[in-house]
Amino acid sequence: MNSWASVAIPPLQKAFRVPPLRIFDTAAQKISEVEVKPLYRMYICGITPYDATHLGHANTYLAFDLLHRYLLATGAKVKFVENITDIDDPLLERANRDGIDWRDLAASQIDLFRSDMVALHVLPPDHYIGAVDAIDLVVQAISKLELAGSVYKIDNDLYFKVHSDTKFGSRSHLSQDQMLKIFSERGGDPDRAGKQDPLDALLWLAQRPGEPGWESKYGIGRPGWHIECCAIALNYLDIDPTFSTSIDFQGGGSDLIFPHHEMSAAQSKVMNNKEFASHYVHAGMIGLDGEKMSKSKGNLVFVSQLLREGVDAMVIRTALLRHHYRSDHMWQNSELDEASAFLDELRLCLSRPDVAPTDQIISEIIAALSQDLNTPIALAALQNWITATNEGKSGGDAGELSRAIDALLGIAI
Ligand code: 5CA
Ligand code: ZN
Repeated sequence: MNSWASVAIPPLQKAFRVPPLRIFDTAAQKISEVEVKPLYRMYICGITPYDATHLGHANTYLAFDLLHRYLLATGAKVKFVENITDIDDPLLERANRDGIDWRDLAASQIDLFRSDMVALHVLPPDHYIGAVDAIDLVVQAISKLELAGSVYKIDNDLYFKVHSDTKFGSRSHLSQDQMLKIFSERGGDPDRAGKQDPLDALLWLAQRPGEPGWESKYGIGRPGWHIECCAIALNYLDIDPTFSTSIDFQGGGSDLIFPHHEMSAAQSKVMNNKEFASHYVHAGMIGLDGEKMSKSKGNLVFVSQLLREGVDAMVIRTALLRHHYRSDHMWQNSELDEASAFLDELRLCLSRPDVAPTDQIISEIIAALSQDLNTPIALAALQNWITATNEGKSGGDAGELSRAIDALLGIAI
């Protein structure tokens, strides 16, 4: 699958100290320091392509774009892989409901998503991989799990024995009751007859009447959701056997902590005999009218719709960055006006011939981001700089500050 057009990152002329990133890790349940490395491997779960891109999606991809940008600012390289769940039950259900071919629905939504990501200045992944293009990888991954004795069959469907990972549950920290409840809410089938453990995860679904299927040594069928991400990440991130974990970052919204990320991590652990990710990072949920913004509820605000209405993509980006990436929040349309007013003031100040000193403020932005990507503090520092400029303070370099805002926050002035 084609990724989207790359987004230029302007270089800073002065060397600013960029400290090691400290970031909240869901598995560790605390903020941990990221080891300084020349290369990071980052896997971010992509969309299921129907009803894209709503502001919840946008918020999650902006969070990981900040992480990406910060890692680059440390001087490291970042290998970034993202998937597209372009075959799964919800996509088929929506296509059936709307009477369109699931492939056409997916293709149209992937196109929209790509153009929204370009507009929002999200750096593209090095590999953007659809599940349909990864069927062989999934089959290879299932074979590895089978060799490890972690697979069983019910009818012609294959399941992963979750407890073959002795650390199952250690990334999501939920009770058995919580796991069971969330599992059935998020596509799991705890009550299916024949399961060895109710939480065992579907690896391969034999073709159902009227549904698509792909030939494989396991018969005609399609991949389960969790093995898709595990297989794509392990293949495209070129795992280094000398490292103690397979990848550095596994990311997505907090609704993916369980079962999706726990299952992918457990499968990867069994396949490679080491922890999947060094850091499990999760963004908060955006809601509207009192409920999580979700395709199934239909309470969505779309990026493409806002853009069509003439909203500047940088205003959308700024509005979302005004909240910390981990906080859940209820979206209000008035946030666009506030972000727009802030951005107007910032642009006006940056266009002045003389501006308040900028080195200190750039250091403050970097410091704020180094502490769990704290964008509210970074933007508050910018607000202080606007005030100082309006008060007539001088001696700064507006170009340097514009470049720093662009490189670190992804806000093009
Ligand atoms: N294809 C899978 C991941 S492999 C999936 O969850 N797709 S999705 O389209 O439902 O969501 C894409 C990303 O957006 C996920 O990281 C998900 O956690 C995030 N997301 C979905 N809804 C929201 C929301 N309301 N607020 C914030 N993030 C959200
Ligand atoms: Zn995923």
